[in-house]
Amino acid sequence: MNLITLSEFILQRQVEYPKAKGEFTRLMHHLGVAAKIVHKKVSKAGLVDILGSIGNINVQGEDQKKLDVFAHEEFTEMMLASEECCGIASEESEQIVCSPNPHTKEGGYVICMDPLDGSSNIDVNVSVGTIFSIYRRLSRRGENPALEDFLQPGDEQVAAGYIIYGSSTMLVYTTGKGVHGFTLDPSIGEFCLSNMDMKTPKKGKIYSTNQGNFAHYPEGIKEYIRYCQEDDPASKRPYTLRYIGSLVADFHRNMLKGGIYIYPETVSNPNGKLRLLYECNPIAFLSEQSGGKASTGYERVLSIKPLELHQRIPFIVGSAEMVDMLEKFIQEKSSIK
Ligand code: AHM
Ligand code: MG
Repeated sequence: MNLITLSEFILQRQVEYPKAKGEFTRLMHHLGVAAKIVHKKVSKAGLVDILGSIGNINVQGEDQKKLDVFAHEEFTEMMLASEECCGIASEESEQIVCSPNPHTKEGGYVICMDPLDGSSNIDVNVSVGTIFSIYRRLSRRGENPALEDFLQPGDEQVAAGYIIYGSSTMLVYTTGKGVHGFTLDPSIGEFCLSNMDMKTPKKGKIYSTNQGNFAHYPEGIKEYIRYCQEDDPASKRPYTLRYIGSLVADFHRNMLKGGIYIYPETVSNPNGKLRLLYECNPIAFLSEQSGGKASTGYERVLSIKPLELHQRIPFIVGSAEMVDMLEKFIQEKSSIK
């Protein structure tokens, strides 16, 4: 049986980077181990007393769930222990997380992550995910990382990916040479290569958005949603609405089947809801690598120069032709105003 594990695959790929010293390989190995530990906890969530709120409110004012906290602690500890990552920006921490260990300060990478995205789905046994984004540090090795290490445009990402804890657990990542997916085989405890060089269709039939917010959407988005719902068999409309409320799961499905995910600015979230550093940038990198696109409606997500750790942006991602069309709807409407 020709079974390629995540660690084996990354090692094989290391030769494509002549200057590689194995640091990134080690980093990804640690990430894979943390993912397995969180997978175990997520899959047991209904059995033990880890469901529900821990009573804290995170930096965005949202109720933190116990599993969010567990995932945050597990990933940060494991990544810092790799001694290749000198600091982490996490949805669950207002400040950058670093370590007093002098070896960790030597690490050449920083990571932005959402340790458990879609956490409102945990209590009801619906897919959640971990999203990560890796950059080379700009600050000097041997010191704590600086804010500028994390505020790099998405185009500077060395790697990005997610772990989806679904009917099976998968780790999907890119280093800018295609998108590869690994499914966890629990019987051997290994992520095994299952989806090599994933490509998204140029066009799809699925749109994903919280349509309950429709009344609060910008006019261009409303028009596009009406377009999705129109009866036009020649262009395979009406499209299908699918919305899990877990970005990783909605994106994963749309990447495989073709579709568009839309979380625009609304009255209650005037800058959008999703966070640029650890939700939008990594998903945008994966999308482009699979042949899709990611935009705010006005600009390419990966070109944005971030201003703060927990910055939010309006986010549109998916099949290239669908994103292009929605951008046209948005820009035409805004030019009428
Ligand atoms: P979270 O990081 O607090 O879980 O929030 C992010 C999630 C995304 O996964 C999901 O697509 C979106 O928020 C759902 O928001 P809403 O419930 O407003 O539709
Ligand atoms: Mg999130």
